Amino acid sequence: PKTIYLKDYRQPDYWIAETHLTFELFEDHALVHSRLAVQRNAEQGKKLPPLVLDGQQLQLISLALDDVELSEDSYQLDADHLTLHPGSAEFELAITTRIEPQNNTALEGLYKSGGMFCTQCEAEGFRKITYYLDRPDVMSRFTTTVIADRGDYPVLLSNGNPVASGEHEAGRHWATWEDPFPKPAYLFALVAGDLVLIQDSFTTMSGRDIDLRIYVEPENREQCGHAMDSLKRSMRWDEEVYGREYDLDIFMIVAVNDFNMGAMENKGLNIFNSSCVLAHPDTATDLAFQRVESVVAHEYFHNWSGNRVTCRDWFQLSLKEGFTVFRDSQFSGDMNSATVKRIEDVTFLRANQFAEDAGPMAHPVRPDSFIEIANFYTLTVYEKGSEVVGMLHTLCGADGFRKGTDLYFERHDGQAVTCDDFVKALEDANGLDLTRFKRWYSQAGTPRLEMNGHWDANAGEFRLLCRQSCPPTPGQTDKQPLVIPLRMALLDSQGAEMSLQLADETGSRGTETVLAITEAEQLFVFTGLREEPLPSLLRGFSAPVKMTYPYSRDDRVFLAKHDPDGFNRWEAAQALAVEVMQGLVTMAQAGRPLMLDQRMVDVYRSVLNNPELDPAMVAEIIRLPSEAYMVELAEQADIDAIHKVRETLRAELAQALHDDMLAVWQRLSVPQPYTPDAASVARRSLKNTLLGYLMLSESEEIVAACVRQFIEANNMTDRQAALVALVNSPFEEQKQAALAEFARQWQDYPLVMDQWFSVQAASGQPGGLERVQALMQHPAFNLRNPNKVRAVVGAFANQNLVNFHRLDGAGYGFLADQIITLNSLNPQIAARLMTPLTRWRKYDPARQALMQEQLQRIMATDDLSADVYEVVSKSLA
Ligand code: DPP
Ligand code: ZN
Repeated sequence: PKTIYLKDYRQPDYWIAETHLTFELFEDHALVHSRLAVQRNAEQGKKLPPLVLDGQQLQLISLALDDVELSEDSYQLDADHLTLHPGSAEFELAITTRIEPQNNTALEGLYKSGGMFCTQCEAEGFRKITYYLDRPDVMSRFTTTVIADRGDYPVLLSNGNPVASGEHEAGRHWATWEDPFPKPAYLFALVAGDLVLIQDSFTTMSGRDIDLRIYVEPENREQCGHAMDSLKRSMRWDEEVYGREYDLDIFMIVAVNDFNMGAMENKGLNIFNSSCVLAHPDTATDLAFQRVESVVAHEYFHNWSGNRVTCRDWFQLSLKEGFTVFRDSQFSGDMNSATVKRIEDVTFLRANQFAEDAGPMAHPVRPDSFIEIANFYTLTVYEKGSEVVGMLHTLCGADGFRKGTDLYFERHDGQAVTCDDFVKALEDANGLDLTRFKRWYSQAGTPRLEMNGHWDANAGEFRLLCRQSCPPTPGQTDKQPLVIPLRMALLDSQGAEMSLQLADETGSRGTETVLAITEAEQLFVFTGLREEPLPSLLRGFSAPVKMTYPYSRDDRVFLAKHDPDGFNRWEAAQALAVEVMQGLVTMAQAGRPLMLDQRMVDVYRSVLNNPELDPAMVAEIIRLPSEAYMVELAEQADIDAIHKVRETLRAELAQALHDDMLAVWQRLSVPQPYTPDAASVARRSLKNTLLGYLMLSESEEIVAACVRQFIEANNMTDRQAALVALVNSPFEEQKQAALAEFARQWQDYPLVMDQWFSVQAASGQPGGLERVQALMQHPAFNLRNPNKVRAVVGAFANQNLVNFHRLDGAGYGFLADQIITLNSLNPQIAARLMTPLTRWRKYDPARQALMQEQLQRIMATDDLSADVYEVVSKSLA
C-alpha cells in the first residue's frame, strides 16, 4: 500500500460533464453500463495525456470510444486502473462492467443488505461499481436507470428527480432518475428493494413544496415519525440560521440494516444505518432518539455544506465534516438544552479525540498524507474539526460568522474547494486576518494551556498569565503557537461576575469576554478590581485544549456551586472528581485505604437539592468521569486501580447521599405517561442515573423497584436503564431473568437486540471475555453486520476496559482474532476495531508487550487490507 500526499495534489487531466448509468440488477450479478461525456481539462495543457480511470474488483465486459469498440491491445488494465489513449479532447466513453453485489461483504460500492440493493460510495466506493474518475473534484451531471425484478424490487431509487419508469419483459421494470446538480461520484446512490414509504411535505422559505419520503422495510413502518419530524425541523432551522433552502423537489431517506457508517448524504437520497432512522418509544432510548435527530440533521445539512459546495480532495474532508458537525451540534443545542449538549460533546471529545491526538494515528484536522482515506473519518476530522469551526464562530461572532458562511456558499456554489477557501470567506466577510489561526488545520496534537493568576491587592490588578505548548505527534515535532479563544469571567466572593477592564484598553469588556491568546506566552492584566477575583476560564470549552489553573479543591467547590456559567459549574465538579479520583488511584496503588473527600459529597448534595437546576444538568454533574477519560489523563494508566477507584467512589457517594438520592429518585419515579420532550428526557436521565447509584446499596427494596421498572416501564429508556442496573449488579437471579425476558420480547428487533448485546458486553462484572465469547454464539449475532460487531466486540474493547485489559492478554488475543477475520470480510470495520490496540503505549510494560504481540500477529496476516495495514503499521512504528 502506498502513501498519498496532499502536496502532490493536481487537477485531473479530464473532466466528465455527463454520466449516464444503467444498472441491470440480478440475484448473482449486476451489469453496469455507463456512458461518459469526457473532456480534456484545458488548464492542464494542450497535449493529450492518457485517461486513467479508477476501478477495483470489476470485470470489464465492453469498452467503446465514440461508439467504436476498443480492442484489448488499445487499453491497459491493472488491479486499480483502466488506462486508455483518447484521440481527441472531447469524446464519449461507453463502459460495461460486471459486479457481484451479493458477495460484497465490505459494504463499499453496490451491495446487498438483506433483500435490498444499496450503495455506499464515499469515499472511494464508486470505483467498485464502474471505471471512473473517482475523485471529489470531478463533478458531473448524473442520469441513472435501474432495472430489476418488479416482484422483489418494487422500489427503484437514485439521486435527483424521477423522470420516467416502465415495464420490461419477464416481470422486470425500470425507473430513470435525473440529478440536475453536478456532483462527485462519492455522492452517487442507488436503492432497489421491497420497501414501504412514509411521506410528508415541507414548504420552503421561497414557497416551494418538497416531497419528503422515508423508505423502510415494512415491519419498521411505525418507527419513522421521529426521523421525519427531525428532518422537517432541520430544514426549517437551516433556513433560519444559515439562510439555506433545499433545492430538489424530493428528499429521500432509506434505512439499511448493514451499513459501515451512521449515514450518508447522497444527493437527494440519503442512505442511513437503520439505527440512525428508526425510533419508537417502545424500542428506542432517549439517547437513540437524540442520535436520530442529530444524524438526520447532519446529513440534511450536508446538502449545502458538502454537496452544493464539496471538497477538492479528501485531505479537505473536515471542510464538510467539521463544519457539518458544528452545524448539527448547534441545531441539537437549539432543539434541546445547549449547555447539556455542549457538556455531552466535550465529554466525548476529551475521552476519545484527545486520546487519538495522543496516539500513533494522531493527525491534523487537514491531514498531510494517508494510505487509506477510510481511516480518516476520524474524531479529529469530525469532532476536532467542529471545534475549529466553533472557534471561528467565537472569533467572528454569530453575525460575522453568518456573513462569512453566506459569502462561502455564494462564492463556491457548485465547486470543489479547500479548508483555505472556507477560512478566506470568513476573513473577507469580516476583515479579519486568520493566517495564524489556520495552524489549527495543519498542526496535530492537543495543545496545553497553562494558566496562572496573580492578585495585586494594592494596585487592584489581577494578572492572568497564559502559556501554551503542544506535545509532539508522529511526524510533527516542532509545534507553533495557535490562536486560542479563551472565554472567561472574573467572579467576586459572592460568585458574581466582575466588570472586566484590561490595562491596555480604554473601554470595559463587560462581565464576560473572549481573550485571543496568540503567543506562546502572554499576559493579560485586569484593573480596577475591588477584591481578589476567582477566574472562570475556558467557558463553554471555547478551545479544544488541556487547560490548567492552580485552583484549590475549595475553589472548585465554589465554582461548582456558584459560577453563573452552567457549563463551568459542571466543569468545576468534573475537575474536582478527576482530582479526587487521581488521588485515590495513587492511594490504591500504594495499597492504602481509599478515603472519600467530603467536598465531593458536599457538591453533589447541593446539586441534588437545588430545585432550580435542570435535571439533565444534575445528571451530568453527578456522573463521574469515565474510565476512558481517566485513562486518557494518566501518564501510564493503571486500569485496575482506575476501575476499583471509580466503583468504590460510586458506592461511597451512594452511601453518603443515600437519603438525598432516594428522595429525588422517588419524586421522579411517580408513574407518568411517556412523552419525548426535552423536560421529560431530562427527568428520565436523572432518575436513571440515580437508580444506578441506589442499586449500589444492594438494598432489597431498590432491587425490587428496579425489577418493577424493568417490567412495567412504558418506554425503552426506563426499561433499558433497569436492565443496565441489573446486569451490573451482583443479583444473578434477577439479572438472568431480565436478560431472558428482554431477549424473548425483542428477538425480532435487531436494533433492540443490539442494546441487549452491548449492555452485557460492556459490563465490568468479572468474566467479561467469556461472556462476550458466548454472546458471539447467540443466533442473533452476525459478524457481517457492523451494528452487531460494534454492539459486542466494539463495546467490549472500548467500554469494558477492565475486562479487555485482563492481565493474561486474552482480551487482546480475542480482539486480534476478530480483526483478522474481519480484515477479509469488511476492512473498514476491521480497521476501526484496531483503536484500543493502538493505545498500547498508555499501559504498563507487561500489557504493552502483550498488545504489541497481537499487533505483530495482525501485521503478519496474509492479504492485509490497506485499511488495517495503515493502522497496524503506524501503531508499531
Ligand atoms: N456518512 C458520513 C457523514 O455523514 C460521511 N459523509 O459524516
Ligand atoms: Zn458528515
